[in-house]
Amino acid sequence: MTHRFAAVDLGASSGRVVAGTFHDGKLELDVVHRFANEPVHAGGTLHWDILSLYKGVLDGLGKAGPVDSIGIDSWAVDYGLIDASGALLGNPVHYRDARTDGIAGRVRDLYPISGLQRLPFNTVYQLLAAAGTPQYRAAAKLLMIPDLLAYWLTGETGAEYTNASTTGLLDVRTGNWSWSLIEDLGLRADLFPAIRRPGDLIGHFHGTPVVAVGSHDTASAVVAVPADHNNFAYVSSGTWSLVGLELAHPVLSDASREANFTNEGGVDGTVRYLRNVMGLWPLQECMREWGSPDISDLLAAAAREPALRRVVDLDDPVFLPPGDMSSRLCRAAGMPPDVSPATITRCVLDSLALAHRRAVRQAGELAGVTPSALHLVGGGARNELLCRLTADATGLPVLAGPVEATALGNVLVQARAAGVVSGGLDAMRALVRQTQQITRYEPCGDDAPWRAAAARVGR
Ligand code: LFR
Repeated sequence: MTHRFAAVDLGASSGRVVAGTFHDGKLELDVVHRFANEPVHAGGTLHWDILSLYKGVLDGLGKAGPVDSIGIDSWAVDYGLIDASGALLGNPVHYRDARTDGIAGRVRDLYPISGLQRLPFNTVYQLLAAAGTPQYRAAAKLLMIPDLLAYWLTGETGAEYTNASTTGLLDVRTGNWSWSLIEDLGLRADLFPAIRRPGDLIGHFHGTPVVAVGSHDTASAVVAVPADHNNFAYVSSGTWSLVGLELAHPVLSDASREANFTNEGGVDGTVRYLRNVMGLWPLQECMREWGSPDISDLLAAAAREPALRRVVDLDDPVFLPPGDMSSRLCRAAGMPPDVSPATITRCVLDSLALAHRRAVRQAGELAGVTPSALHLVGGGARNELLCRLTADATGLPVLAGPVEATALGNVLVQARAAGVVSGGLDAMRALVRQTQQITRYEPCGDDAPWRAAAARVGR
């Protein structure tokens, strides 16, 4: 018996529709459609081009053909507002837009309630920036990006739990909206739809079930970490690096808050205890500036550059907004602005490995866990230099892959809801190990240069 599921996975730079086919105990993934995600500056605001994304979704579902069900995931925190007739009120605003500048600093500490790291763009701060605008006043419901797309496919509203956990408005202890916090902040309680859980049926699209998955892309990626024990750390590596641990309970200590670690909701009630590291974003932005050169050539040239010559603190929010990235990097690294793309690329990758080291160590210390391996999943798993540097920097073996972890996690949760896969995260991960290619990188064992580099960036 063959079963086929369509995973819609939207990332910050591209979207894809992936078909996952189960046949004879095997699972095959096939990217049936890939499309660009190009944000648009209009009227002084950076927007997502949501209709173009939705068109990509529809085209992809058309190409996927008949499937047992459809699941949708995307990046977190962003939302659309719909009015009482269901019409979208304006294009969703991009989390890298400047509208939230300075807002987080004016809001009291929400960590004891939400357990969420303070990122300037958390939904709660975006809403405080939007509150009082005509759009906000006219809104009937707030829908997170995957929930908005699911609404257009099915006509049903709701808020999937893993993604709702990134809003800053969920109570980390109950897994439900914190109504007291929403009221306290003066936000409109009637905007927030009922929470749904991964595996819940959302509705139908032309007769095909649309099923809730870990609709926060990072939650889906963590499902597909091919770990065979509990003692692992992970990096979900793409535009961002999400670096941390899977825990049974949140860590809400002062030290954890100060280190800006987050307790996001995972599939099956797990806690994604992690920190956002700037990821491959600075390199993606430089590549855009350089006219998209061949990435393999660039990485090969970067691998020949001297190691750890220049490093920057990639956790510095100065690297958050788009545009003008190479000059910001050169300034921070003390390099002349005319250094080669290979030199800048090496600086970013050394710095990223250094930031991985810091986050893995801190996560372990704060949660009282000593990980014995680091799983690096997502697009970054293709980047051999990054994987090798991360192994050397963390002193842990890096198990790289799967590259399409997010789509895979999305497919697996649908397959379980359909009864094609049974069991918990362990069973889903066993299937990933059996079917996906994983590459192991051993650490070189020499920590001294990394320790010295960490001291140079003051961390
Ligand atoms: C990764 C991700 C991160 C989130 C960031 C912004 O794609 O979802 O987990 O912090 O994007 O939404």
